[in-house]
Amino acid sequence: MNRAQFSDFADRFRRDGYVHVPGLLSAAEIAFHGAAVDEAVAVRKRDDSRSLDEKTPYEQSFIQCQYIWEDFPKVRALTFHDKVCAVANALVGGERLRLWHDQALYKEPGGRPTEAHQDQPYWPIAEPDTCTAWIPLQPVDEAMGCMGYVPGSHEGEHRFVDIFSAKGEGEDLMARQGRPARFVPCQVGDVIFHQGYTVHLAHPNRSDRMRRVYTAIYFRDGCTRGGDRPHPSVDRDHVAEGAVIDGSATPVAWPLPGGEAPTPGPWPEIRGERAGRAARLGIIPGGKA
Ligand SMILES: O=C(O)CCC(=O)C(=O)O
Repeated sequence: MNRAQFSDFADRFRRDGYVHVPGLLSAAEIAFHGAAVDEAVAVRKRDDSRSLDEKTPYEQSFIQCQYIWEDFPKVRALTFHDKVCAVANALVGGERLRLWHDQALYKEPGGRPTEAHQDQPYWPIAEPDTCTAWIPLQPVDEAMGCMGYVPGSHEGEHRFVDIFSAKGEGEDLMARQGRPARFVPCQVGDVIFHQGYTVHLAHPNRSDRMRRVYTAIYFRDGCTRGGDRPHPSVDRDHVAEGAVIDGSATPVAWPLPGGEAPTPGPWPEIRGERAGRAARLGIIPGGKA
């Protein structure tokens, strides 16, 4: 990848709020990393035998397993992949890049659409210098649940859309956009990067196969905690409001210090009904011996 390509990606990311990078990874790499992510999802979800219609509307959009780089070391080669992180770093425009968190998002056959939303209202990060790398682990076409992005929406209003418990809120957000989303089918090896305020959504999975996707969210080193909204990525390291986000939950992802993937910090004891449910369902680490 040369300097002109990085600068072209960054121009498109700044203009549209997302950029589709075809063939960033090889098919062999996706097969290798995909197996590691599959294993993480299988272990995290092994006690969840609910059928799709027994799940909440949010859970019908995808199986979600977060922070899998931490308890599944084999996943780290993808989380901290040099090419993915180098592009992300060029997009958010700093000297160094940090990880916010990663997750597997597996949309089951028959899975609902992912409702339109912006990510960053969910995260206590003050600056807009964030991006998500959306990495499909097989081709994803319109029928399997490809992503759609509203170009330029990252420059518009910021709204918290409750996609977790209020079915249909994403439609209100789309109605406010005044322009349609562009849907982006992907081939193996493609990566789509979107900015934290870009309005995005995904089609339902009308195929008979699982739509397997891994995502990692990165931010520019030097970003600060904005607001007191609870979030494990900052709460675990006791990052105060206004302080620079820096801790073992959010390690430097690029360039990798010493060329080695970082070691995660411990998870605190899981407390409270909501966190307990998330751990039991394998959404966060800590629910399994
Ligand atoms: O994969 C999906 O369906 C949704 C992805 C998403 O919302 C995100 O990566 O921020």
